[in-house]
Amino acid sequence: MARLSILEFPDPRLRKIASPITDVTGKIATLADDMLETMYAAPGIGLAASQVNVHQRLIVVDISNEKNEPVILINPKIIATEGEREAEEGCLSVPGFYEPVTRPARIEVAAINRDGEPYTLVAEGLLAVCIQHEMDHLEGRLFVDYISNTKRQMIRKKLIKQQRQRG
Ligand code: GNR
Ligand code: NI
Repeated sequence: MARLSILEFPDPRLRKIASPITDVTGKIATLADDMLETMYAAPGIGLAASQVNVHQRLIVVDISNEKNEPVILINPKIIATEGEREAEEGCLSVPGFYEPVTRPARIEVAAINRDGEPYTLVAEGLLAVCIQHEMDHLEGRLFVDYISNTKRQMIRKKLIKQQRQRG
């Protein structure tokens, strides 16, 4: 297991579109494990491979309080949505900022698990928010893309300053 470093906005690498995974190898399973370790350590409730500079379609989530319900989604695809809901979002790649985002309230997702088997998942509430947020990362999209340009520019400036101070 290894802890990976997380890219931060406005790093242009967060804008890359991830490629489908054609073969669920041991390497992919190891990457998923490393992403889970990185996510738990952060701590966060989800992580997309894009955030650790791997541009392949893999996300991990765990919204349980005990942090013992990891879900790995390879090549996730939303096959149905229902309703709309606004929820406050944050992002490990946009540390310290939280803004409301409106998304479908309920989703059905098709994906592949770490054994290479296809499955579907119905999600609502926080899990639905998190999966959609992670899937956005695979498209190079961030939650700040849903807020005003003014707010996004402000966040951008503050993060660049923070990153400069950290070196
Ligand atoms: O840890 C995270 N919390 C969170 C809270 C509300 C909506 C989405 C998220 S995902 C975020 C981790 C992250 O940045 N994943 O990409
Ligand atoms: Ni995020």
